Amino acid sequence: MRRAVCPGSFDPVTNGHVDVIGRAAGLYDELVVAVLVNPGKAGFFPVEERMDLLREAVADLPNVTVDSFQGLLVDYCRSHDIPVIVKGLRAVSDFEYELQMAQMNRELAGIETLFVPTAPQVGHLSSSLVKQIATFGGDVSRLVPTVVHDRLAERARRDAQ
Ligand code: COD
Repeated sequence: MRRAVCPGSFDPVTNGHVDVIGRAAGLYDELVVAVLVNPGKAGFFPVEERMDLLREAVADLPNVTVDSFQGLLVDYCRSHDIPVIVKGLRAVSDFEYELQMAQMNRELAGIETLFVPTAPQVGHLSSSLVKQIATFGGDVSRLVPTVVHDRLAERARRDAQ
């Protein structure tokens, strides 16, 4: 059984994440999408909500499950018997930090990292830009799964009251 993990903040999940997750799901028997719980940082959406949005966004991928983790990613990998981390790469700016983390995770626990190059149509997407655009009333419908678009619109309405 080949298993891998796609870790991230996913605050919220974008079409860029969905693209990487879908392609990784095609390479492994089981793929876990793991959301980082950062106790010092609340985030835009709470972790449980991010996980619900992810579950809906990847509902058509039967070998994908959604989980959360706290602490070191390599500890999560070891305790769940996962030997590979899959990351998306958007640009050279991603590469330097991702390379450093990949090398460190290999040194710490022998866990390999597989990089999936972003698809050109989603290479400019990031959760932070999506939040910024949505907060100021911009249209993010082509950038995120429908369920995320609806939740962002709901949130903007609530915040405006
Ligand atoms: N196209 C392709 N890939 C994309 C796109 C896009 N448009 N947008 C995002 N991605 C990729 C990112 O490159 C990343 O691989 C993944 O999707 C998740 O992205 P984010 O932004 O949601 O998540 P990050 O980058 O904030 O997640 C960082 C981690 C949580 C993975 C990292 O901080 C971590 O492993 N933390 C645990 C603590 C730890 O182990 N630290 C030691 C590391 S050596």
